[in-house]
Amino acid sequence: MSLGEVRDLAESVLRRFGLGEAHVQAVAETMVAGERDGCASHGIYRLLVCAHTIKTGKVVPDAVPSVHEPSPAIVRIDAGGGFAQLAFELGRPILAEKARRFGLAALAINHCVHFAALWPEVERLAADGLVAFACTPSHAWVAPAGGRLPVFGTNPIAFGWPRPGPHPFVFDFATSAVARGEIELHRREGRPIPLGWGIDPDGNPTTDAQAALAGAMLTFGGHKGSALATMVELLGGPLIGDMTSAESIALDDGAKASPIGGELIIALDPSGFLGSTALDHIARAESLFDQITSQGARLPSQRRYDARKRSLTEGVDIPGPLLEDIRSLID
Ligand code: NDP
Ligand code: PYC
Repeated sequence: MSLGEVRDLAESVLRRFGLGEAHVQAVAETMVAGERDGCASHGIYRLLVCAHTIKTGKVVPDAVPSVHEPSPAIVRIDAGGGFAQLAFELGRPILAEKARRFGLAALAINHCVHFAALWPEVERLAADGLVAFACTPSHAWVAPAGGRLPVFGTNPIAFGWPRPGPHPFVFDFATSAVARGEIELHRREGRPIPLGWGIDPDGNPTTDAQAALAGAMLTFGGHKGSALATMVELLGGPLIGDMTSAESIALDDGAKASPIGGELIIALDPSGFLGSTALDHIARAESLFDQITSQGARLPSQRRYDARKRSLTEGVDIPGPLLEDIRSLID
């Protein structure tokens, strides 16, 4: 499919399910970006998740996000129970302006339904010359290292760093071994998952995607991922007055809708630290990147940027069964 066709399909489904037009645009944008960049777990597969979430009544389809400024360097967007994408669009320019004014600033998105990847957000801020960090809790699906009962969400952490040239340095990953969406895709396609992604309901290591979804997912890097997942719970939960992943899944009450809660985004302006020498120091970072790539290692997001280049000219492959399931939503 061409990216235009992917976008038309996404918009049609979202409209059919009664999402307000501003949300249709903001949500379709991130799904198309996911397909374009080869991030299938957060591409148009999410239309199935999104449609289900709307049907459960757990998201406010026409929510109007509102802006609050609790202190000079902090902007809070109350998403009003709507999807997070529109709230971010509203908050981003305010965050960027504050970061430029104060050297650093934070955006708290509250009361949102969140199913999106975070790299579009940090990439956009980094493209504007800011250093960016974002994180959000989700639903309690992930056991802490040494335990077997879900406590954490899949809790992604994303970071963006501005670079000369078209593409910032960006990484964005779950603090679980993998995003839940990736395990869902394995389940849909009947593929086994690698050991280390999850445990079954009895606490045994499993390669069965369905068993891991029913049991608990595992953090990446053992106790280190567990501590980072805890940090995300704290920053995206109590710090900004929003829900932990355990609270989100309790509120979900078995509906299996997308997570409800908050997101914290921090932006830092290099000029705030360095004044007129900022560009010189940002340029020094390039030698660090060179030391990584010159030995054959790749930078995070390089695969994504390569996929983007291809998709823009060649379009994208969508698995037939997924396309059928999505089209059946509007037939
Ligand atoms: P991965 O485990 O695939 O890790 C992704 C990151 O690692 C990307 O930045 C990727 O770059 C980079 N990377 C992967 N392999 C390499 C390598 N060999 N060398 C260097 N860098 C590498 O992703 P996850 O499954 O953990 O997460 C996928 C997405 O799910 C994220 O975008 C995240 O935001 C989203 N998510 C959202 C949640 C939510 O609540 N909203 C919850 C959990 C996850 P590249 O893309 O170029 O491969
Ligand atoms: O894939 O883990 C995930 C996820 C949770 C919320 C959005 N994506």
